[in-house]
Amino acid sequence: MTDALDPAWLPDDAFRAVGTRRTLVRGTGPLADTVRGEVAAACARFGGALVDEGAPAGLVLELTDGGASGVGPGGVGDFGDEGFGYARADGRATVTASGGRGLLYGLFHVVRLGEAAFLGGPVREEHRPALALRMLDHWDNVAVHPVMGQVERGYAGGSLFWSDGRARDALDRVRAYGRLLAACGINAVCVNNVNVHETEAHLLTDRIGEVAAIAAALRPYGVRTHLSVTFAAPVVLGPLPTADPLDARVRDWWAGVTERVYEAVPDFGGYVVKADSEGQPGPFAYGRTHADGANLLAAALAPYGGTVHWRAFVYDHRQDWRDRSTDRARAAYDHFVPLDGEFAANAVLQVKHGPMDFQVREPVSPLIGAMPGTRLAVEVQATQEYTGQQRHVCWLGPMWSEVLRFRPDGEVAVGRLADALVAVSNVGDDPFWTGHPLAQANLYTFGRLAWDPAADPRAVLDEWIALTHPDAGRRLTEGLHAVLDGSWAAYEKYTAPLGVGFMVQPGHHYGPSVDGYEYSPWGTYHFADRDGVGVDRGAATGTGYAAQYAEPWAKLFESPGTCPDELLLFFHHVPYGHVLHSGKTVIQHIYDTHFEGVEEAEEARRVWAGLADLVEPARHARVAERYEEQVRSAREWRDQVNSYFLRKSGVPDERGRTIH
Ligand code: GCV
Repeated sequence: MTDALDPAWLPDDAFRAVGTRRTLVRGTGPLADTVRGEVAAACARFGGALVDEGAPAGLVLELTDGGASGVGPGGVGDFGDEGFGYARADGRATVTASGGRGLLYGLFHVVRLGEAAFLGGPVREEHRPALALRMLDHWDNVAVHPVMGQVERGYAGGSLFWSDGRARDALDRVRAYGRLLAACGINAVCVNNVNVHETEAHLLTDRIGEVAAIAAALRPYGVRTHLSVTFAAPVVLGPLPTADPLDARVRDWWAGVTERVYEAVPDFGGYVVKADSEGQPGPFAYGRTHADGANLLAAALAPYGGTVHWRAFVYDHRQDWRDRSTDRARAAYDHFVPLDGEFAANAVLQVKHGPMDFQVREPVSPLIGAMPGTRLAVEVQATQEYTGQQRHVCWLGPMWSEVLRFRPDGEVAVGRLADALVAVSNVGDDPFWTGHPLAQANLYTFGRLAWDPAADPRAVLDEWIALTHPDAGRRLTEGLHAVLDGSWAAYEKYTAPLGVGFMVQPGHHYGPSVDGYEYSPWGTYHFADRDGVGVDRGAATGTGYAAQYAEPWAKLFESPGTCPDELLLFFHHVPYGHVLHSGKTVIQHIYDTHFEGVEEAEEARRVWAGLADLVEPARHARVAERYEEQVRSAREWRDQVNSYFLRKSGVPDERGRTIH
C-alpha cells in the first residue's frame, strides 16, 4: 500500500460542478457532516463556498426534520433513510432527504450529473433504492491461509482490512473505500471470509474491537459492518460442548455474545453464515434443519435490529463421479424449499444467482422465487474467480442485469423479489483497488444495479466512464465501451461452451482444463464422449433439475428444442451434430466461438493500445500488460477446448482452421 491510491470513480474533477457553486447544507448528524465535508473539500478545490442559511445558494442539500420546511419535491419525510428528492429550476439544484444516507446519496447524484444537475429546464425527481440492503462480502482472512492466502479468490492484492494477522492500524484507505461505496449506493460490507478459520472466529468475541475500528472507518459513509461467523462458535470459542441450535445454553451463548457485539458496534448489521457447506460446520451435525440454525442467530440479533444472512450454498462436495443420480445443481432447492416459511423475519436466505458456482453462464437458480415465505438475498461474484481473475477484462454488468430481469414465475423480476443484492468483493489493497483497473467498472455497476435492478447496464457504464474520466471525449468513451461492453460475451466464447461450465484448472480455477473437475468429488460437469456432450437435467430422462423451475421455464428448459442455445449443454446431453437455434451444429458452434472469442480479445487489446494518449500512463500500462496475458490465455483456452472436442468427436472444422 505504498503506491498512490487510484481515485477510481471519485477523482477530484468529478466534483467540479459541485465545487464551483455556493452550497447550503441544511441538517445535523454524522452523515450531514460527511456531506458538508465533501462539499467543503470540493469548494476548496474549485472556488465555490459553503454558505449559511439565508445566503443565495446554487445548491441546497437538505435533511428535513420530517415536515417542517415543506420543500421536498415528493413530499417531505417520505424518502425513508435512503431515498432523496432532486429538483432543478433556474440554475439551482435542491436535494431533499429525510435520512442521512439519503442526503449523501443525493449529493453523489448531483456529482454524477455534473453541470447537468443545474442546467436546463425544471425537473423534479424522487429516488429510492429498490433493494434495502446492497452489500459486499469480503472473503478476507485475518491471518494468511496456507492455501487460500489472505483473500480467498482475491485478485487485487492483500486485504483492505487485515494485515499481519490483525486489523490494519491505518484505516484511511477503508474510509476511502466507504466513500467509493456510498457513491455507487452500497450500504453494507461483511469484513471477513465466509470460510471462518480459527483466528477469524475470534473476531466475534475477544477481537470485536478490531471489527469496531473498521466499522468506525466505514460509518461516515453510511456503510454498515457485518461479520461472518462460524456456526460452531460456542464450541470453537468455548466453553460449550455443543453448538446445537435447540440447546438453551447455545441460545444463551449467542445472546450474550451478540449483546457484546452491539456494545462495541452499535449499528452492527448482522452475521453471515456458511453452514454445512464445503466442510463448514452447521446444524446437520445435530440433526437440526437450516431454519433451526438460522433462527438461532436471528433470535440473538433481533433485539438490536440485526439480520442473519444464511447462505444456501449447501451441496455434497464429496460426490462419486460414477453416481449419475447426484446433481449438484439440484442441491440448494432440495435442501431449502421444504423449509419455506420457517425462517425468522430477520433471517435472509442468501442464494447464489446460479445453481452451481458463479460460472460464466448459468441459468438463474430455481431457488430464487421458490420460497415466497422467506426473505431473499441474491449473491453474485464481483471477484472474477471463474471469469478471468482480474487478468481478463470481463465486465459483468450484462450478466447481472440478465439475472435481475429474469422472471422466475414469468411475471415478477428477480430484482423485485429480492430483499438484498450481495456481491463477493473484487477489492484488495492494490493501488487500483481491483487489480485490473477496468474491474472497477464491475464494482460500480454492482452498486448501481443493486440500487436500481432495472437500470440499463450500459447507461451505468456511461456513468462510470464519465466519473472516472471526467474529461473523457467521444474517442475515450467509445473506446471504453468497445473494450467493456462485449467482454463478458467474449470471455464466454473462448471458455466453456453453451452453459456447460467449469473446465477450469482445479484448485485455483484459472485457465483451461476440460476434464479438470470431470472425475472429481466436487461434481461432474460435461459428460463429453465420442457422441455428444452436456448434462441431462430434464425431468423425463435426466436428473429432474429442470422441473425445479416454475412455468414457463420448466417446460422451456425440459426440451432441447426450446432450451435457449446458451444453456443447452447445462440442461441436455446432445450429439455433436445437434443443430442449435442459431443454425449451427454444437461442434461447429464450439469451434467458431473459440476462434471468435480470441479475435475479440485481440481486437480489444488493439483498441486499448490506441487509447494510450487519453489514459493516465500507469493505468494504461497496467491494463495493456493484462491484455497480453488475456490474449495468451484466451488462445490457450481456444486451443485446448477445440482440440479436446476435435479429438472426442472426430468432426473436422468445416472452415478448415488449425486445431491442434
Ligand atoms: C469462500 C466456491 C469458491 C470458494 C468459496 C465458495 C463459497 O466454491 O471456490 O472459494 O468459499 O465458493 O461461495 O462459499
